[in-house]
Amino acid sequence: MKIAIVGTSGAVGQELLRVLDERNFPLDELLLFGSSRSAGTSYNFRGKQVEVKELQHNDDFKDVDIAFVSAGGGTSLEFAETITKYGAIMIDNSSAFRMQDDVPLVVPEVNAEDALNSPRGIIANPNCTTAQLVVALQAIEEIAHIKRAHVATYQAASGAGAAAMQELEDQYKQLVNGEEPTVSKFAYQLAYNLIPQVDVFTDNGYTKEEMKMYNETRKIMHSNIEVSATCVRVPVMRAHSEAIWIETERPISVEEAREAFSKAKGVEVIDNPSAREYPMPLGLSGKDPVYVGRIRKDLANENGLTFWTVSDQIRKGAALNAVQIAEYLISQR
Ligand code: 2RA
Repeated sequence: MKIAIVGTSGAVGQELLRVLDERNFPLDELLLFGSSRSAGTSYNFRGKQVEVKELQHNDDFKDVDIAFVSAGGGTSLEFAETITKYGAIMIDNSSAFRMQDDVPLVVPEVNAEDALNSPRGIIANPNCTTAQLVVALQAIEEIAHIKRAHVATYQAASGAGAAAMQELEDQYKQLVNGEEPTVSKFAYQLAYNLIPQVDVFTDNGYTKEEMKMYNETRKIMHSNIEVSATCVRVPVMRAHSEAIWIETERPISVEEAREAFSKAKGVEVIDNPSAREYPMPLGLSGKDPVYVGRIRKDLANENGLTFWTVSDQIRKGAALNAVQIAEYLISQR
C-alpha cells in the first residue's frame, strides 16, 4: 500500500502523520509532497526520515493507492487530475469538490458506504464543523428523524491553520507586555474577544462557513434537514465546540437521547451537570471522539432537544476523518 500526503507541513498534514502512525495504518511506502517552500524538509515516520518533494505535474502518483490532500482548494483543483490519473484515490480536505454530485462527501460514522462510489477517484472530507455536527446528529437520527437543527459554533484558532494558533498565543503575550497585538490571521484581535464571522459573507447574510454546515450536512446525511448556524471564532487553540438545538419528528426523552449518544460510533458522553461534568476544549484537544454533554429537552420546542459538543478540529475535523475513510476503503477490498 503506497500512501501520499499533500500539504505535509500544514497543521492537518502533520496530524495525518500522527494519526497514520498511531492507528498503525497498513502502508508499505509513504510519499510526502508540499510547496516549493517545504520541499526538502523531512519528517520522521515510523523511525524513517521521509523527505517532502515539491508537488508537480508529473508521474509521482503513478503507483500511489491513496493520497491525502490538505493544501487548500486551489491546489486540490489544480492537481486532482495529476493525482488521480493513474488510479490513486484522492481524499481531499478542501471544500473544492464537496458539493459536486460525482464526488462523495463522507463521515464514516454516517455514510461510509458513499466512499465506495467515487467515479472521479476523489472523496471529499467535510468541513470540520460539519464532521462534528453530523456524528452527533446521526446518533439521534437513528431513533427519530431530525427536521431541523440550529447551531452556534465556538471555533478554535486552529481552523485557520498553525500560524493562526501561533498568532493567538502571541497576542496574549504581546498584551501582557503592553505591546500592540499582531492581527493578521483574523479580521480582529482574537485574544479576549469573539469574532462572529468565519469565512466570507454570502448574499443571504450567512457566511460561507455557515452555508457549508447547511449544504454539507444535507448531503452527508442524505436528508432534507434544515440547518441554521452561526459560526463564531473564539480564543481557543484547537477544539471546536458547538451548541446544538434540534427538532425531531417525534418528541424524544433525555434518557432516549443519552442512550442513543452512548451507543453512537465516534461519540463519548460527558454529561453530569450536578458534578459540573461536561465537555470543554481544554483537555479534549488531540482526542478522537465527538464529546457530547448538556443534554436536555428544549424548553422552547416540545419536539426539541439541545446539547453541547466538543471535538478536536484537526483530528475528527480533518485528519482522523480522512484516515477513517481510507480505513473503510481498505476494509471493503
Ligand atoms: C475554520 N472550518 O474553522 C474552518 C476551516 N478549517 O476556520
